[in-house]
Amino acid sequence: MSIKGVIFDLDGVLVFTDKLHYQAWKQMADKMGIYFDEEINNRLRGVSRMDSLEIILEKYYGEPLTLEQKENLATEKNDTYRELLKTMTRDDATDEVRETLAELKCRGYKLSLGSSSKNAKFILERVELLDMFDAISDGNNITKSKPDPEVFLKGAEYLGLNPEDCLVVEDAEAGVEAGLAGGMQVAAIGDAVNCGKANYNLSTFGDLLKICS
Ligand code: B16
Ligand code: MG
Repeated sequence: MSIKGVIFDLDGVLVFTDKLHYQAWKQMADKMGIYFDEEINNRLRGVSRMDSLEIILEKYYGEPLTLEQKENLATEKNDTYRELLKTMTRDDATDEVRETLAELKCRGYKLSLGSSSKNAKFILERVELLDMFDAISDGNNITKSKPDPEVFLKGAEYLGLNPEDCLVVEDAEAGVEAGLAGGMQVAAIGDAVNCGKANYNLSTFGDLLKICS
């Protein structure tokens, strides 16, 4: 099967912001007296902001919260998270990621982002990677979270490519499922390798150059 475009998940693939998500959610949870630890944080990988909040609220035993109160909690977390993101620099993306993206472009592949995050552009700007992408599909242009394929289908559409001509790169099982559901080829990296569902497994980001030769 031919590959003409590559669609990248952000968090866990290009950069690692899970520690910052953890710190921001932890601050909110502590204030609300909700138990929250790194194990629960792992369940938030690739999950949208409001769905993440619902997972955290599984340990909330107070009066039921209104939608407005929940939105306020999500906003409070995001404000803390955005402050933490400001500490990110070019060094938060590895040379391997930078050089692999550049080489893929040289080889003629179109590149898109496919991230659930509404902060994706801001993060790519911080690490100086935004210019590498021909298209950005992120949490701002979707209504359904992974494992729904919407974010990747939009990425393919923005690149002007058919889904079957795109390769998705993902670190979360829900993301691998989303890519496959969209009719794309999928390369798993990190934890997603363990699910055994992807077409390709990457032991390192640079392995992409073996698939996209
Ligand atoms: P935000 P990805 C995801 O990014 C993160 O993995 C997940 O932990 C986060 O809740 C989600 O983005 C939404 O992020 O609050 O910034 O909109 O892995 O899809 O690139
Ligand atoms: Mg991810």
